[in-house]
Amino acid sequence: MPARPPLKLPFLDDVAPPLDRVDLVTVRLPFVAPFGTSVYTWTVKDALLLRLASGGVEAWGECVADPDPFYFHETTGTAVHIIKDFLLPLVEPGIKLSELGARFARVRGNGMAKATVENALLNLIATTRGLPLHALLGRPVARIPSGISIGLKETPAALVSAVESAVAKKYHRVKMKIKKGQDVEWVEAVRRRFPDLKLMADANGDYSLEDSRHLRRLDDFGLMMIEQPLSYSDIYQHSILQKELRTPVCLDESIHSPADAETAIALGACRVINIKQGRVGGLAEAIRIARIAADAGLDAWSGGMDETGIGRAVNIHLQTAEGFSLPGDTSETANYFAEDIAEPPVVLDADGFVPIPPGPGTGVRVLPERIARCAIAWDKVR
Ligand code: OSB
Ligand code: MG
Repeated sequence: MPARPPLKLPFLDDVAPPLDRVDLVTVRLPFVAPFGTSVYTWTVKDALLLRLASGGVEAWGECVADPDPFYFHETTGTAVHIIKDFLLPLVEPGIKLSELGARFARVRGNGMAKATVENALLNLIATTRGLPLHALLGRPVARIPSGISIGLKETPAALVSAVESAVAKKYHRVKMKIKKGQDVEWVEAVRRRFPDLKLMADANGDYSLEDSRHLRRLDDFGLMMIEQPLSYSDIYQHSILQKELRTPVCLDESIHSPADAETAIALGACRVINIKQGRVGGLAEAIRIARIAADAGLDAWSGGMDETGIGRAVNIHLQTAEGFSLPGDTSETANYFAEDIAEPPVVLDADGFVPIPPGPGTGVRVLPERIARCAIAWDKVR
């Protein structure tokens, strides 16, 4: 196969505008229902937001960190520290985004903090240029197919009922959370009710290699993939597990960077990658990982972190980029919040697609009065 031309990211030639005002705001939104995973059950969404203003234009970015380190080691607290003390000081007016990326690389890890600043800056640049964000990132498509992530439920029957609602909405694939003691029977119940459904399971790292015989039982149910069955920090053991499973392994927590994706591919640790732009350092890194996956013949898709309308819109625009070959975890706003802080809400069309919000930037309107009502911390940085 001829080598493909190097990935071009033209938006990296854009420059950071002068920032007239910078705010870090933490909002708290109640979830419509608790979101249960093998690691934790969240009942509220605490989202750290970064607001940038330049020449009368404002743009927001959302940090996907939780206040707790149960899914990921970064927290809203560490992100505030890294953003204020290390990243924002590097954002010099007139600096090219490619150069800013190189400066950010000196700060090790902290992908959630980096993505927050990158997302807000790109949103600001796109808004100022009068372009929708996806014009910088991807291809001109009008809508993206939507997947849904369903949290742990009390009983298999309750899970089947949640899946029935998702199928009625025409979601293009359904992800269910599993954990030890809440797996085979639950997958079997969904599969029995929906023999042809595009179904997958996410374990959030709950198993170990000793469970591989047990996990092999899931091979009977024709899952699209099993997401992060083993430890959040592991790649090697997944490569052993993948050889023992027919079901494709998808890595989420283990992939922090393009280099991690290359390691996973070289070891045969997965056949699919869940790319969370908000966790891997932002949109540029996410697109690089998607390209690496595509070049190796792997599928990739955009994950979610139960974002508010601000981060959800960014994930929607990202999915127009090359390499996002499967539906992402971008489900309807009503799954998460009765009232979001941005409008319009994400609503599926009749075929289970999410329309790309038109208009400059992310195309969503951030509602100041909602933000003021939900704010639990407000830091005027500059
Ligand atoms: O593992 O993909 C995950 C939500 C929070 C933390 C981790 C995960 C998730 C989801 C939900 O699965 C994705 C979404 O609907 O935004
Ligand atoms: Mg996951």
